[in-house]
Amino acid sequence: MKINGIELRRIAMPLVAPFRTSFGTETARDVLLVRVVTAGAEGWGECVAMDAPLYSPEYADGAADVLRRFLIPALPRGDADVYAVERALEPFKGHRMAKAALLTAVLDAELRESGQSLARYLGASRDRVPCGVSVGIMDSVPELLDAVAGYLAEGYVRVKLKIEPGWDVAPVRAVRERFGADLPLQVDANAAYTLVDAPHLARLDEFDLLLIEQPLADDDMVQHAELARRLRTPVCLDESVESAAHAAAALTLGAASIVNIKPGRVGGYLEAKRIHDLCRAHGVAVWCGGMLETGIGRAANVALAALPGFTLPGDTSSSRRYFAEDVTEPFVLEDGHLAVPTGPGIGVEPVQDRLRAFTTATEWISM
Ligand code: OSB
Ligand code: MG
Repeated sequence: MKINGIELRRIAMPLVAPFRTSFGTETARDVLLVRVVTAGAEGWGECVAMDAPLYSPEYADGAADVLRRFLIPALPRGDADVYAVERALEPFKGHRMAKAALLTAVLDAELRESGQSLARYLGASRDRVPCGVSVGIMDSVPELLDAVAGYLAEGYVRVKLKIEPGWDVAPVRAVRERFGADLPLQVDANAAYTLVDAPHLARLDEFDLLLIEQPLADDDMVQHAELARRLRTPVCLDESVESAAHAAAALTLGAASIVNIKPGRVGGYLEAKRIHDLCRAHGVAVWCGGMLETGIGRAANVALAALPGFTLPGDTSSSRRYFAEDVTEPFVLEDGHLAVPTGPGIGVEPVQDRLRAFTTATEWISM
C-alpha cells in the first residue's frame, strides 16, 4: 500500500454534559482526526489526546505538531503495511496517542483495500460487546444517583464511578445502597491518591467493587503493588500501562490484577492486541477503556473489545452518552450491548455534512 497524503483535521464536539474527573472537567472534545489517503482507499484514525496534558503528557496541539514535524515525514516511501509504519515510528519516544492515530488510519486504509474488518483482523470472537458507563464526579450524591438511575434505565451492564479524595466512600456507599449488591460497580481515581491513603481506600473493600482503577500516580508501579497487597478490591491500571512491556512489569510486580486497555494510550491497536495476548496468557482480565471518543474511535474500540480476553464490560458507551450528534452514524445501545462493526476497516465513516459542521481546521500533507 502506498500513502499519497495525509489530512490532519480538528473537530469541536460539545459534550451533552460536563464530565468531571479528579484531573479536570471536560465540556467539549477538541478532537484531532487523521485521514490517510492511498491509491485504493482512505483510512481514519482518531487521536484521543485531550486539549490539555492532564490525563497524560500528550495534548491535541502537541499531537498535531509531532505528527507533522516528525511522524509523518518518517513514513516509509513506497509500499508499506501497518507493521512497517509502526517500525518507522519506533525511534521517536513516547507520543503514543499521536502514533496510534496515524497507525489506526494506516491500518484502516489497508483493511479497506483488502475488504477485511478490523474486528476480524484482530481476532474478535463476538459480534456484540457488553457496555459499561463511566460516571463523572457530581456536585451532590442525589445528582449522582439520578445520573446512575438514568444510565441503568438505558441498559448499561456495569457502572464506573469517578472518585477523588472527598468523593469516594460516600458516593460508592450511596450507589450500593440504592442499586443493590448485584450491580457490577467499579471506581476510577485517575491517580488522585498516594500510598498514605491505603487505609482510607481499604474502606472501599466492603462494597465488593469489581476493581479500583489507577488509584496512585502514573509512575508509581511499585507502590501500586504495595497498595494491592493492602486492599481486597482488585487493582486495575490505566495511566501506568503505556506498552506491553509496562503490562508485563505490572503483572510481574503484582501492581495490577486487571488491565484497562486504551489503544490510544499504548500506541495503537497492534500494541493493544499484544497487551491483550500477554494478559490472556497469564489469566489476567482486560477491558476496553475509553477517552470520550467520537464514532470513529469508538468503532475501532468496539472491534478490539470483541477479542476473547476482554472479559469485563468496557467504557464503550453509546454515542448519545457523549454527544447530541456524533460525527458517524450513532452507536446505539441494544440490551446493554453495542454491535461490532462488520464493514471493511473500522467499518464506519464520518457523515460528510456533520464532519464539515464540526470541523475547525484542516491541513493536507502530501507524501
Ligand atoms: O480514566 O478512563 C479514564 C475519559 C477521559 C480520560 C480518561 C478516562 C475517561 C473515562 C471515560 O473514564 C471513558 C469513556 O466513557 O470514554
Ligand atoms: Mg481510567
